[in-house]
Amino acid sequence: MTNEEIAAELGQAARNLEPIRAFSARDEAFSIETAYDIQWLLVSARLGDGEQLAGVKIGLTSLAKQRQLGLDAPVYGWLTDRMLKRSPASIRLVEHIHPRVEPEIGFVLGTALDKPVTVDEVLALTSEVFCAFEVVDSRYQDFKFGMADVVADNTSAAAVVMGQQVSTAGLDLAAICCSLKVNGMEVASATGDAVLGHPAAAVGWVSGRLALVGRPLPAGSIVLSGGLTDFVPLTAGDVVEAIFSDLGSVVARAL
Ligand code: 0L1
Ligand code: MG
Repeated sequence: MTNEEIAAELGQAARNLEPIRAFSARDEAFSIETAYDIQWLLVSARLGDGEQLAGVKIGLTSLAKQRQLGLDAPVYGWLTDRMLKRSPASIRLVEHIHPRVEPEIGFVLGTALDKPVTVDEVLALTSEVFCAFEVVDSRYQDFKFGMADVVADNTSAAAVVMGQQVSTAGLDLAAICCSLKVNGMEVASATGDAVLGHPAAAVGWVSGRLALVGRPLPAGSIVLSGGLTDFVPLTAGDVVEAIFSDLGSVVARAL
């Protein structure tokens, strides 16, 4: 299959809400580099339909998730304006295949991210941060895929529920605590250092990747730094809340 055919099949799976078999499971394997080319084709098609780039997400930032997929590095995908929602948000299950949410810390860039930067530089160029749910919804059956498959599928990005944006002044993002509740019961908790030791380290990682492919992020873009806990699958009627120290909370209701 050509890159264009793979991107078209993934785009159709997302539009029709019909999950497909992973390409690696049907002898159509491709390299990670090719997967990022396919990902860009998929995102370009969305931009061609009138969506605007809003930023990037970084995924598989915990060692546990990387091991599950046999990986040793994070991945990134693109976010568009149509994916963004404000908390409290409703997630309509009929608009997704098998959505899951994970709590994350998001960054708003005060200046462009156009070169590889260190953690300190990330913090200096960040205007605000926010707590968020990333909604992931793999276009592959049963979330079964290899690393290149998931990269081509824009790393399962589906939506983002954004909490209040707050200043970074005085915040220690690595120490921020997150309590994840489903219908009022805590199901997981974590601190910011679950994301590569510091959420800004994930932003530093993606700055190097974006510089390599020549796709800088303009000021005002958002960067989701990666999940703090495991995913929670959404079932109709669920109210999922993530309460963060210093960042407030974010709420998603599954309809
Ligand atoms: O960490 C993430 O944002 C998930 C990336 C894709 C893996 C998945 O869909 O489970
Ligand atoms: Mg994520």
